[in-house]
Amino acid sequence: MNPCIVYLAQNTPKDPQYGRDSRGMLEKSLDLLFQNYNDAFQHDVLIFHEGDFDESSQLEVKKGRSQIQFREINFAIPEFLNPREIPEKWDGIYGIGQRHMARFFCYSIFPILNALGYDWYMRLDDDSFIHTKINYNLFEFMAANQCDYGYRAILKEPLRPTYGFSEMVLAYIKAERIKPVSFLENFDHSLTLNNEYFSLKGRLKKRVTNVIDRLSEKLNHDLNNWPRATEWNRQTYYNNFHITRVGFWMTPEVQSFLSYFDRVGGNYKYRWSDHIVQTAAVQIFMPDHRIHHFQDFTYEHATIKEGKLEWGGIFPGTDDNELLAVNDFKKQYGKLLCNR
Ligand SMILES: Nc1nc2c(ncn2[C@@H]2O[C@H](COP(=O)(O)OP(=O)(O)OP(=O)(O)O)[C@@H](O)[C@H]2O)c(=O)[nH]1
Ligand SMILES: [Mg+2]
Repeated sequence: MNPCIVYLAQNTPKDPQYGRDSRGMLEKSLDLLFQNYNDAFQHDVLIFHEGDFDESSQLEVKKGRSQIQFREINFAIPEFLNPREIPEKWDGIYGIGQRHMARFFCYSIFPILNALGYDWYMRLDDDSFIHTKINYNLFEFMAANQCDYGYRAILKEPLRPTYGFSEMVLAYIKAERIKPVSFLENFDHSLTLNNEYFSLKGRLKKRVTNVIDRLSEKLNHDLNNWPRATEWNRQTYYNNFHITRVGFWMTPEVQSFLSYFDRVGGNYKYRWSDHIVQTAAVQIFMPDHRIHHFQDFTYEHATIKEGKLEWGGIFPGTDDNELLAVNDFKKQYGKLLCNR
C-alpha cells in the first residue's frame, strides 16, 4: 500500500474567490493533521499548487515535516471547449480558479497520482480541520474492510449549480446500458413507472422504495421506464474530505464516465462541481458495501462569509459533543451546520 494525503493550495492571505487567508488556513489544517494523525502515521502529504509557493514559503509551510512535498501543476481550460461558452465569472461571482479546482479533483487527479505510484489518497482542503486524535491507520482500515470510498458527511447541493447534471448522467447510463448500483435510489420525489404515479408521502413510501428497487433491477431490460430526470435529490458526498482507492477511478468504466463528463465541459460552463460527479461515479459503479461513512472523528469544513456560517460546518465525532472545538464553533456561529 502506498497512500498519500492531498491538498490543492494557494499561497495567499486573501484568495480571489472568498477573500480568505488560504495560506494561514493551510498551515492550521496541516498542524491539526499532523498533531491528530500524521505524526503517528507519516503518510506523504502532497500539496499541489500553481507555482505560487516559492522555496522559502515551502520551507515555512513544511516546518521540518519531511512528509510534505510540493507539486506544481498548470491549469488551463481544455482546448476542446469553446472559450466563448465559458463565463469569466460564473453568475458574476465564481472565477475560473474554482472551476479549475473542480476539474482537478474530479478528473485530473487520478492519473496524476497513479503515475506517481500512489494507490490510495485522502483529500483535505486548506479549510479542512481534523479536531480529534485518530489512533488507527485510515488507509489500512479502509483496505481491511474492503472499502474503496470513505466520506465524513453528506450535504444537499443547491439547485443552481446542478442544472442538467442528472439528465446528463441518466443519458449516459441509458445509452451505455449501465445498471447503476444506487444512483437511481436518489431520485426520490416521484416516479413514473409503467404510467403509474407514486407519491413518496405516507403509506406509499414503502411501496416507492420497492418500485425503486425493481426499477434498478429492470433498467437494462426496459429502457422505456425511467425516473423523471429532474427528480435527483442532490444529496452528495461533501468531498473536501474523502479517502479512496485510486484503482477504482482508473478502471475503464469509471474513466469512460469521467471523460464523458469532462467533454461536456460542465465544470466550466455550468459550475457542476467535483463532488457531484464524484458522488454519481461512486453511486453508479461502486457496490454499497465498499463505501464507508466515517463518524468517529470531528471534522470541520465551513464556508464563512462576513462572519456568518454560509455552508458546511463542524461534524462532531461520535463521542465529541463536548469537544472544545465543537463548543467554540457553536458559540461563534450559533449552530453546527448550515445546509440550506
Ligand atoms: N491553486 C489553486 N487552488 C485553489 C483554487 N481555488 C481553490 N483552490 C484550493 O482548492 C481547495 C478547495 O477550494 P475551496 O475554495 O475551499 O472550494 P470548496 O471547498 O468547494 O468551497 P467551500 O465549500 O466554500 O470551501 C482549497 O484548498 C483551495 O485553496 C485556485 O484557483 N488555484
Ligand atoms: Mg473548501
